[in-house]
Amino acid sequence: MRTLHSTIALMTLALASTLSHAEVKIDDVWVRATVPQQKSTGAFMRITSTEPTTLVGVHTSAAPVSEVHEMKMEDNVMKMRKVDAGIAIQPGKALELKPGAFHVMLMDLPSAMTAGSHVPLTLVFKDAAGKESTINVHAQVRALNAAAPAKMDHGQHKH
Ligand SMILES: [Cu+2]
Repeated sequence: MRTLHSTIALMTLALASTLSHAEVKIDDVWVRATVPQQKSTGAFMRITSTEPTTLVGVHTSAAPVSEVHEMKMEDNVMKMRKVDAGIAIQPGKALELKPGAFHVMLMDLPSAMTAGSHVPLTLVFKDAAGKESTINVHAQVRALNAAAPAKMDHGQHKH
């Protein structure tokens, strides 16, 4: 019976923590592959939350510096800057981190990011009460044009 009791206790604990915390979901996490000598790249993902929360920071073992960035047109020039206050996420409205918009910047890369490899990312969120929590994800490294189907070279096929 001891085993059963501790199982029930664990289940109760799990349920309690689900009820008392915002549920943040992170999908489609990827990092843009780099070429040799390239020292920075972007990480992208879709984030949704059941409660208002703010993405305030990112940590990764793959880069000594990682920041939350935004891109904005200024005097007809696309400029990128660090978002010090973080990015607010409203319930039911997905936050899309994507090329040309909000993104996570990984800087001072010690080595190239190769397509197909994985990068661990720790995302830091702050809820409405100011309490911080973290979520760990694994981002897949992809070439920028990986989502688009490659052009078929029919000349190489012999039908
Ligand atoms: Cu950036």
